[in-house]
Amino acid sequence: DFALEAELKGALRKDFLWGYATAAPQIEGAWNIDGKGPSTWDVLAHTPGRVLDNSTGDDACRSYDFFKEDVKLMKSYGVNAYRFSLSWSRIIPLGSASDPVNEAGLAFYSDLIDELLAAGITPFLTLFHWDVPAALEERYKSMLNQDKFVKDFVRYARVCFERFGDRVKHWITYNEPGVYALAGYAGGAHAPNRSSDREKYDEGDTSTEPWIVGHTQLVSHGHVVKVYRDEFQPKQGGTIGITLSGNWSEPWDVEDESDRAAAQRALEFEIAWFADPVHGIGEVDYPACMREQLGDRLPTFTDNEKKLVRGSSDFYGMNTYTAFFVRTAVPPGSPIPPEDHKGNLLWFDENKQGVSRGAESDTEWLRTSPWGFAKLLRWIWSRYHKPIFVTENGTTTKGEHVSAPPREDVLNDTHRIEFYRSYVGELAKAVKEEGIDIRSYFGWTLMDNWEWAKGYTDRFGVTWIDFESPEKTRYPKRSAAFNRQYFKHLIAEA
Ligand code: GBH
Repeated sequence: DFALEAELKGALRKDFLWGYATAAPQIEGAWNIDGKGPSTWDVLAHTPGRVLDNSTGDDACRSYDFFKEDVKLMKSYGVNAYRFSLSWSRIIPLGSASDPVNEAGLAFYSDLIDELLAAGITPFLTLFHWDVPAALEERYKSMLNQDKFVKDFVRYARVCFERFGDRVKHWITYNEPGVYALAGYAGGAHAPNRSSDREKYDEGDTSTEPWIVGHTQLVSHGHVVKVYRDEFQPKQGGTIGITLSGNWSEPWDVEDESDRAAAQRALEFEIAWFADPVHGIGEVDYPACMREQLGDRLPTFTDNEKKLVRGSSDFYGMNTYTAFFVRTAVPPGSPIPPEDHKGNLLWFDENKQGVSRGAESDTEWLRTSPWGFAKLLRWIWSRYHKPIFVTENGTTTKGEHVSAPPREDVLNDTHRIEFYRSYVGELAKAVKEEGIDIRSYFGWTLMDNWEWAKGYTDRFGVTWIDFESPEKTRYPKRSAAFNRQYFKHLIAEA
């Protein structure tokens, strides 16, 4: 039993949804089984040198085979919701609007949904968590061709609403469109590996492509939401939205005006890039600071796109992990290099003198910064005033790269427990003290998994996975028991 803050008891609404989030390429495995087509992440994984530990997601946690076990595990963790993503190329192997659907792939997700509902767990579905069907990349460079991509994505979404919408009432179109655009088309480490860094990655124009890819996601999101609202929502009665990535940016020196402006720019480049067009008021456009820095490298919205995008999310979907200190990089007046995608900023990963970002994790960019989460919740609430669904939040913890069976002290992940205790505590305080409308919390993640270009080197799970074992044995960490007790304490009784 854990000691919990008495004054937060019952702070969360009785229908508060809580559980864990995952993504198909990170857990499913079965990358070419039962008719699944390859995704751009499969292509990346099978290209030597692109994944830190040279691993693939071919097997990952084998959730395709062991999904019933996953559901049992979640039930034992006391969750009432589960957020997972669908693999587009499992459902439509070649991806396009004229390609056939794969009934075996549809059956897998249908069975998973039924299994969840039977266990009393609400399914929260993400249509796109970074895995484009490889055929669409080969045929027309996927998101760089907006018109073709929109048609294909809309058809894929329509198939999902038709097949699952009778039972699924919570939809997310895109997971972190900004991360997808920047990591895949600027940094280059994520699929489809486009970058100006030709030594390491594939040909790409870093100065324009991320902004085009961001625009394609926004516009195709808008189209999908319109289809859902016009054709499905009236009879199915669900909600739909988009999930954005965002970490708090704190001025390096709060007394310094230029540092304060830098922090605001950081939030606008990362969050308002998508959130202003979707959730904002007034003229639909990207934030002024982005327009100013990027000029016509940043796409413009047509009148029809403006209509589609504005108001196209029933809620604010929030993924957040940490906080950074920032200040201006290039002095006012001097040119900002075209490969700057962050808003002319210097980022400080380390602790500021006298002020700590928070305890270190096993991931270089991630520290426990609940103070930043508290500020970010208020920034988002005051700027957009939409119900907030926290769709991802979590951490790695040092010392978990051991062999199976993991020792008791490894499974006793106190760093992760303190992360959840502090972040969820801030969430509960924001609700209780300021009336911020927060409706869900999904920890990242259910179990250690294939952490994209980092392979199996980062363990984010509340379940320790033995990747060496054929059946990917699952070992609950103590944080799972902590969260179970914590949410029971925080959620008001019916
Ligand atoms: C989430 O993205 C993803 O949705 C999820 O699939 C993933 O497993 C999880 O995070 C954990 O990583 O190297 O300093 O340039 C979080 C957003 C954006 C965080 C890119 C790391 C790289 C920072 N991520 N960022 S740095």
